[in-house]
Amino acid sequence: DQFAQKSRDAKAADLRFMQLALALGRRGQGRTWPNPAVGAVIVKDGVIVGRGWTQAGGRPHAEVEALRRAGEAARGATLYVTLEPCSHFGRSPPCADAVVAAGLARVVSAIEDPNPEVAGNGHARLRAAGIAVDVGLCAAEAARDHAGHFRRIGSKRPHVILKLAVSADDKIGAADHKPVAITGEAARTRVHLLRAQCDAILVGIGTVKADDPLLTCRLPGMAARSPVRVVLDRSLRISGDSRLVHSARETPLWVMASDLAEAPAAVKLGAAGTQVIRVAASATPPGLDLPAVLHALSEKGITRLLVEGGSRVAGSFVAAGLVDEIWLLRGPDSVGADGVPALDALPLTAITQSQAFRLRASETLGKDSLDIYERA
Ligand code: AOF
Ligand code: ZN
Repeated sequence: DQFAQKSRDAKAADLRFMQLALALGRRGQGRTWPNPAVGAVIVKDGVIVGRGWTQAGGRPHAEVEALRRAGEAARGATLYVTLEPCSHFGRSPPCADAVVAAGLARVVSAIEDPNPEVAGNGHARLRAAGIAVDVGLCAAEAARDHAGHFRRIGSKRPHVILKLAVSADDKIGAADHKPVAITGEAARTRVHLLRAQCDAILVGIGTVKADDPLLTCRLPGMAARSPVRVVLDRSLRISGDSRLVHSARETPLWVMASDLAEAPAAVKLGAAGTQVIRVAASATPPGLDLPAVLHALSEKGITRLLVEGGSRVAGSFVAAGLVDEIWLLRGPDSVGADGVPALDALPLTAITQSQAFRLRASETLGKDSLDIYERA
């Protein structure tokens, strides 16, 4: 009947506007840290009157942006937002208060903010002011988009994404660092986009010595979206002549070293614009204590961390159970039995056949494939 049809239409509209808010929120991914990348849409009589997303550095918040654009049209309107509006006095007054002041009639919120300063208080404040509040639309999708924020609040570490580009026979490189093409152009573009959507990118000193990488996002017009570059370098072996150190003034470079690494090396790196961060070393395997590394990064505000290699770093993150998401790119050619294995001592089945991960999505990128796994 007519009533049921109306309610179905309203539900479909809610879904559409929330999906738009989610898409807008994702625009900020990789540059709102330490804050989550939130999206907001304000709708009045079926028409969008304001859109907003969290700005670089985490301020202004998404709702404030959308309210500013809507102006007077916000009165009596509905706000769709991908995370509970904040209720605390942080770097500016609470969004919940701004929503109340603007006279909105209804708020559709995807999920509660786990930040203990908010944690339900935002929704409660809106309800107390007489606003109709619906929580939970697209909650799973929002939790995935805000995985970095949730992980940082809940586990005091970033959401960790491991990227692996393997040959048909599961190698990430040829013997003796002989140059070898594993994946093609479409895969490269996809990885650079992923870099832009992460707060920081991490490699081991072995990769720096072997490849002298730059680790920036080199998509046209997106240089400013490069993540913070992080190197695990227990005894400060990174060269002052590396491309990473040379570019440290344009794109931040953080070198994670053990408490015991020599001070003069750290001072020299510091003078070149690099930040040296000291953490505890681990004896087995010899290196840095990975939980300590992740804790230090989250203390500095990193919510989404991309781990890009090499095989020892990848293997130790998987072995330690510290990987939340895996991007497995696979090229069509084989490298040979003497190639570099993807996860060092671990077989790749530690991911692909593991109960700990489930395949979330698969794509074809030219001649390559991309499988995205997430924590089961
Ligand atoms: C929102 N909308 O767009 C974002 C929110 O340091 P502050 O004052 O910017 O507050 C940061 C906290 O606010 C952050 O930890 C998270 O709980 C929330 N982020 N909230 O209402 C937004 N980015
Ligand atoms: Zn806010």
